[in-house]
Amino acid sequence: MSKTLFEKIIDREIPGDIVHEDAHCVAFRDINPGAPMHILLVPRKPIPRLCDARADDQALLGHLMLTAAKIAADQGHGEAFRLVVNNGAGAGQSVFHLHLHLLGGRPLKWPPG
Ligand code: DGP
Repeated sequence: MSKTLFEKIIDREIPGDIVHEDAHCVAFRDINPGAPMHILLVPRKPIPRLCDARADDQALLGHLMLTAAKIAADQGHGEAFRLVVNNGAGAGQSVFHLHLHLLGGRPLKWPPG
């Protein structure tokens, strides 16, 4: 199966502004930022959508959440940030490799568009 765009960034086949990596995930800046901090947190495991995750991905999903909060703090936005997961094309997902959008650095309105 061909690699996802995000696997190519993880594998350094295409450039990415990586801000964090560990054994389970890689985080890099979004190419089209919607906020001063807009980071994509991507598991190394290429789960296409959140709804494709399985029970044995539970620890990985928890790791992503905890890591997002740590990255937000490292970036100076630990007290005010937003995590977004677009699940499926109808929700705006365009890259089918699960990712958390980590946004911050400006006032964030609710509900999002
Ligand atoms: P989503 O729409 O939820 O699937 O988000 C995909 C995000 O990926 C979108 O905000 C733009 C970002 N993106 C697309 N192509 C690239 C790329 O080549 N590099 C980086 N850093 N981000 C990308």
